[in-house]
Amino acid sequence: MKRDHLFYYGTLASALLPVVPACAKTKKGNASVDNRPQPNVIVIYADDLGYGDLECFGATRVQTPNVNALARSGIRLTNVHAIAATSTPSRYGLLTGEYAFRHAGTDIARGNAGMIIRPEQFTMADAFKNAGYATAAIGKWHLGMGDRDGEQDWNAQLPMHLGDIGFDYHYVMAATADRTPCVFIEQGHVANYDASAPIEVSYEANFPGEPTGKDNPELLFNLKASHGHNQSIVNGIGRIGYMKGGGKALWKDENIADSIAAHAVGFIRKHQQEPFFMYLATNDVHVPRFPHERFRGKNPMGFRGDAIAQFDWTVGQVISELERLELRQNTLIILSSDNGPVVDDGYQDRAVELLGDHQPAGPFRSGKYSTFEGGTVVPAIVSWPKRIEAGGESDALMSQIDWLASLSALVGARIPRGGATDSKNFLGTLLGENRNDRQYVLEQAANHTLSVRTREWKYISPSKGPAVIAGPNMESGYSPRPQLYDMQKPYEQENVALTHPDVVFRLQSYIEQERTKGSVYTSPISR
Ligand code: NG6
Ligand code: CA
Repeated sequence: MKRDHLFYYGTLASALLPVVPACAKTKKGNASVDNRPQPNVIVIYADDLGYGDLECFGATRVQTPNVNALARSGIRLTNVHAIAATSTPSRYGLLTGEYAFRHAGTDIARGNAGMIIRPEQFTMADAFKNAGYATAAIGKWHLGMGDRDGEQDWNAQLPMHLGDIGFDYHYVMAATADRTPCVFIEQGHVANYDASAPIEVSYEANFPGEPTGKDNPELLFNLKASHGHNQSIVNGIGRIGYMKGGGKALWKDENIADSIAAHAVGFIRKHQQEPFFMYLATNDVHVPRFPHERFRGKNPMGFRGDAIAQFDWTVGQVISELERLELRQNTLIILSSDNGPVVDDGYQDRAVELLGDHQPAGPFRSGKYSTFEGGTVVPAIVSWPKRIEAGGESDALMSQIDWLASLSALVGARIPRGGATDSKNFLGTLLGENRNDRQYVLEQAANHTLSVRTREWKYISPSKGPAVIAGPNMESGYSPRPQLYDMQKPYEQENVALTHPDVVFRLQSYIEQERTKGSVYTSPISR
């Protein structure tokens, strides 16, 4: 939301008192700032972390002590669904409360995509900002930067950035670690900018004289590709997209988690005296997995396992800082992931060979990209010591699409007309105060297939496409026939569509109903 609009919405928001519903089991914090009515809120959003990747969700081949402790301090949510099976549409839905299929340009974004969420849209950051919070986005962004696709001047202040959609502070990677530009962008400007090495980015053609993974495999000294990732080489790793320059601003993959954690801790420290909201989107466990040396070799799964351990460490850093500042009691932490897991996502990091009996998607079928549950079921933990009793668990059916309306209700932020149209207030469910299921959850696969989940059933719309996605070797779940699965057996195996036409009809109608709603934003971007 543009800054000029803030006064208007801020006035509306301040007219409403923060809605903090009564809770039977309230505990007391011990620091004075910890007794404010509004909690700090941190959304820790992992990348490609699967339901079965954490010890507290059943993993045994990797240790996640900090996340386990977080789960013990609050509730484990075992039936949470990301909005899509890939990052950009999933994050779009989380941050705007609008399904990605309503908005053009929400497929996996290039590193030089223009801002996908436009300033006139209401975002999770706006909700908190309007309620008087300091807001931040730190880590992976992957929702475009600058005004227009491919037209950014990476050597200057970008004319449009996260500050235009409600984030006061932002230190982000434009897209993913495997996409150029391989630099962090802080407040719309390349961090540690090196004037001696001007940056150019293209997703069309290489820059003359620059090496690529395709032509110069001998320069891939850190990681080689297994599929794709053969364009520009940065830090001995082939990327998607071309870039030139960067100099000392280029990231070193082994330090990305440290940079993200340090900036997260810095933001908390700086804003300890006021309520803050932080969207902390880690790079782990997305490819290229190239964790810092200190995480290597401590589990039998190689870099993928090390990246999980590094994610766990990041969580630990944030929690220790909150504890040190005596802010932990009144900080609501929501931890989850943007989509299901993938083992080989394009680099020879031995993740497949070393997987053993680890099940990244837990009991669910397939993973990232897929229409099957493994694509969108994600681990989720909610902890707020002051308000939520420790040691809980809930299997209420939830979608991340509802987190914006739920958190808006929590802090008393008013959602403007036309904003977050798909997001419903399920605050009580999110905080474990009730077990109210969403009536149905929509899930979007990589090929745009929509599926619908209810507590009992999963319906997958017919679609075209290969049964297995080559490269990641992932079962797509795409089929020209309608599929219906009984979710009492979580591993979708027996298609019962033919014997339950009434259920198929009902679930299809949910999808049709959603499709015909349309968007109030008429996709102002041409892409
Ligand atoms: C794919 C990439 C994959 C990953 C994914 C996006 C290739 C061969 N594969 O196209 O590595 O970057 O896009 O992942 O290029 S996501 O989690 O950000 O959606
Ligand atoms: Ca992802």
